[in-house]
Amino acid sequence: MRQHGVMTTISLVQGDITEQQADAIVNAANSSLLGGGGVDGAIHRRGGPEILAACRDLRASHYGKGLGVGQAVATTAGRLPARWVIHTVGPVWSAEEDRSGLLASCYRESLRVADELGASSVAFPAVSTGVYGWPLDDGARIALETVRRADTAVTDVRFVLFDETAYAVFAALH
Ligand code: AR6
Repeated sequence: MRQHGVMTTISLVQGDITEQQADAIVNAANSSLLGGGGVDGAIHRRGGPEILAACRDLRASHYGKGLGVGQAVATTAGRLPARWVIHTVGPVWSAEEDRSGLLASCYRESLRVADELGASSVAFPAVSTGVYGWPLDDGARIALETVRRADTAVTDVRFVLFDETAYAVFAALH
């Protein structure tokens, strides 16, 4: 067991998360774990069928009903440069209900899984800010605050923002 409380460096990158050289990259998945669009689609497309096979095994073993919102679980990264993909399920944005605790949980749980794996570098996308409709500035604030407060042995956390706008929003809060 490594000592937590180490310094975590948080950096921002503009680009495609599937190209990241990190121990683990995080997937903004859905509960089925069986793929979708956005980051999820890109990860499965570029990582190859090994990732989907591992996801199917997880569904058959521990996650018969799917992975819950705010939870995280790891698989192989297949052909991607990373060693592992950590799949997490963000909440769908709601104007009526405050689901920010669930979004924060995605980041915390992903780092907990990374610690279990012994990963020291982790790349995150802006979970829930695409198909799931979360406003980018609020999603960025939750992401940065949660990682800053996390008790983790991960030393390198990177937020990989797909476009210039997302990068600028994170940069303004960093
Ligand atoms: N690298 C980095 N960021 C990306 C990439 C990429 N290759 N592609 C998109 N983004 P989304 P969600 C950004 O929709 O909102 C899927 O169908 C994107 O611009 O991928 O959590 C799943 O199966 C946005 O800022 O994830 C679920 O059903 C952010 O990544 C659902 O979408 C997240 O967008 C999850 O929706």
